[in-house]
Amino acid sequence: RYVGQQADLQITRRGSDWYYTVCALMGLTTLIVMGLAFRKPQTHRLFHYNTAAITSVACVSYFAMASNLGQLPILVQWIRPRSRWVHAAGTREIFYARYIDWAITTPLLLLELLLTAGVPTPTILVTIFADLLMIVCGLIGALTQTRYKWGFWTFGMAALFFIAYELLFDARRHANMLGGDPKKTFMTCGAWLLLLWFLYPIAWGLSEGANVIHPDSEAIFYGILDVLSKIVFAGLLLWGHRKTSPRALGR
Ligand code: RET
Repeated sequence: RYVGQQADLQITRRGSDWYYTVCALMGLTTLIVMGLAFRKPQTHRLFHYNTAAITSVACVSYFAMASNLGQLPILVQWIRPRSRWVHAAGTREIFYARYIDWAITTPLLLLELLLTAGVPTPTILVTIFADLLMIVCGLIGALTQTRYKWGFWTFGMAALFFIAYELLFDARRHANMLGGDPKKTFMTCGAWLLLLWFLYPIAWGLSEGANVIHPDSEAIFYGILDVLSKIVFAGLLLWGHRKTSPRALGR
């Protein structure tokens, strides 16, 4: 039965192997970044430490998901195995571990980007608050078994649009005032971040939301997004700041 496929709580070997792969990549990145940090004076390690915090949390979260932990069976009402919707009588595995990871790491990603732009502290705080609201909405929506889940998704989207507004208007204005390398780094990393962050609600809609794609495809979709928005983002950010002194950012 098709229903059985997505109702099956067992994760395939391939899904698990891929989660372990991302776990290893996150761990390796943490070690490399800490190695790079120790070659700098203590005052110049802000972005290194921030990055290592992000990738180490992701490493543990991917370890949990690869071991088939950090997930719960949630009842689904409809599935779409081929081209039409079928009433479902089963459960889908929902990886709540992602949201614990994101609740810690997405504020840190925004923090390093906003520190790069040199925005005032209240702007940092309000943006991070919107981010936490977004992640918690995603979690609650994912755990919701009825179509009310889309209500939470909508609130999460509103929060994401607020974050996008803050980056595109507020933070960009401050980065322009700083000029030089911080401005260039903000523009590159900010564009990269916004592009990727808008793909997450799409992945959510196909997986936790409408149950259109199999949990294996979900693993690949979110996994690639996480590698791009944590590891590649970190590379761009640390490279951009290779000549930045803390004083240039007012720290
Ligand atoms: C959810 C669902 C609710 C609506 C929106 C979402 C956005 C999530 C985002 C997650 C970003 C995660 C990152 C992880 C680290 O690598 C919660 C999926 C808007 C933007 C960057």
